[in-house]
Amino acid sequence: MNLENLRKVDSQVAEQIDLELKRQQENIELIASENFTSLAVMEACGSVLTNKYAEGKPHKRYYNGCEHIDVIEEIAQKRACELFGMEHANVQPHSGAQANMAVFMAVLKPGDKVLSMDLSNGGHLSHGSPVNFSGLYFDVAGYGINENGEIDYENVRKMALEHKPKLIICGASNYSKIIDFKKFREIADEAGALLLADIAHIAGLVAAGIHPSPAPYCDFVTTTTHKSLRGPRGGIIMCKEKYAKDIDKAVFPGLQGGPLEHIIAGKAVALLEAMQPEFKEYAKQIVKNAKALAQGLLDEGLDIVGGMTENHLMTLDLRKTGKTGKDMANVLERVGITANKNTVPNDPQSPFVTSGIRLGTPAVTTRGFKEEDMHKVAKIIASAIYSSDNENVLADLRKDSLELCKKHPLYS
Ligand code: DSN
Repeated sequence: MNLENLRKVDSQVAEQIDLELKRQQENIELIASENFTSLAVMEACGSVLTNKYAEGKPHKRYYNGCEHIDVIEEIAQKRACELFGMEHANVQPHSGAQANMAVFMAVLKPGDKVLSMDLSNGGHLSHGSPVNFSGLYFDVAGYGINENGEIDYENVRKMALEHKPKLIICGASNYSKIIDFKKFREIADEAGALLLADIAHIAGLVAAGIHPSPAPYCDFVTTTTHKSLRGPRGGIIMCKEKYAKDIDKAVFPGLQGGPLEHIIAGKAVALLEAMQPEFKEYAKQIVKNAKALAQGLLDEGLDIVGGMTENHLMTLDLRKTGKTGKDMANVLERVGITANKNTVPNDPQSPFVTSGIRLGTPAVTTRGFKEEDMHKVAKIIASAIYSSDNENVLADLRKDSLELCKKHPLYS
C-alpha cells in the first residue's frame, strides 16, 4: 500500500497502518461482519472527495461546487436501487446504526411501539436495546429464536397482534437461517405495522441472489456496505418512493451533517463490483465455506446454535466444554484466528463473558479460502478450544493458521 506521503508526515500513524496490514495478512479473519474491500474502493475513499462539503441532496445542496459530487452520489443511489430492486436510496448514512435511526425518525414519534429481534437472540443494538436511542425513546418488544435457532414466526405474529407495533424490524446481527421476509410482511399487514428489513449482514448474499430479497415485501431496507457487500464502512437506506422525502429529511438535516462523499464514492464502486458475475460466485462461496466450517466444527464434536448454517455465519455454543466465549476468543486470537465472543440463547454468562463465539466467512472467502481450507480452520478452532491450556499445541496451531494465510495472500 502506498503510504509515501504519510510516512514523511506522520511515521507513528504510518507504522500502525503497516502493522494493521500485516495483522490482516497473517490472521484468519472470522469476524462475521468484516471483510477486505478492494483497492479500487480504497482509492475512491482516499480521494480528494474528502475535501468537499455537500449538505443536502444531489442538485439541492447548501454549498456550491458540487457538480461532480452530485454525479457520484446519483451513481451510488442508482446502483443501490438497481442492485436491491428498491425505488429510492439514500446513500449518506455514516453507518448501519445511523440508517436505522433515520428510519425511526422518519416514521415514528418517541414512545411509539416497535417489534424487533432481541439483542441476546441475535438482534442489533439499534433495533431497540435499552442502552441505545432505539430502546430509550421507543417502546420495544423483542422476539427470539427457538431451540432450532430459527425465528418462531407464529410467536412473532402473536407478539405483533398483542403489542401492536407501528414498526416491525426483521434482520439481525447474528442469525444463521434464511429470513422469511414474506412471512414478516403478512404479520406486519395483520398488525397494521410498517416493515423494516435490516440486511446489513446478508447484503452481499441478497445482492447476489443467494438469499431471498426483502424488496418485494418491505417498506424500508437498511444495510451497511462493509460486511458481506465488501464495500467501505458505511450505511444505506432504501425505501418505497412514498417514504423518500421523509427518509431524506431524517438523514439531513435530521441526524447528520455533511455527507462523507469520499465514502459515498467507495459505496458506488462497491455496488458496481457487486453487480459483476464474479460477485455472485463470491457470495455462493461464502455460504459453501460457512457450511464447510460448520460441518467441520460439528464433526469435531462442538455445538452450533441451530446446527447447520444457511448463510455466512454461525455461533459456536461452548456450554458443554465448560469454557467461555471471552476466554476462547482470546485463545483463538493466539492461534491466529480473529473472532468475537457472543451470547448464546439463554446464556448463563454475562454479555461480557458469554458462552459463544460468532464465526463468519465473508472475509476469508475474499482472500480465496475454499471448503478444504475451512475444514482445516475447523480443526484449528477445535484443537485450540480442547487444548487451550497446552502452549505447545497452541504454538503448532499458530503455524498451521499462518500456513493457510500464506496460501491465500491478501493485498500483495
Ligand atoms: N457490529 C456489527 C456486527 O458485528 O454484527 C453490527 O453492527
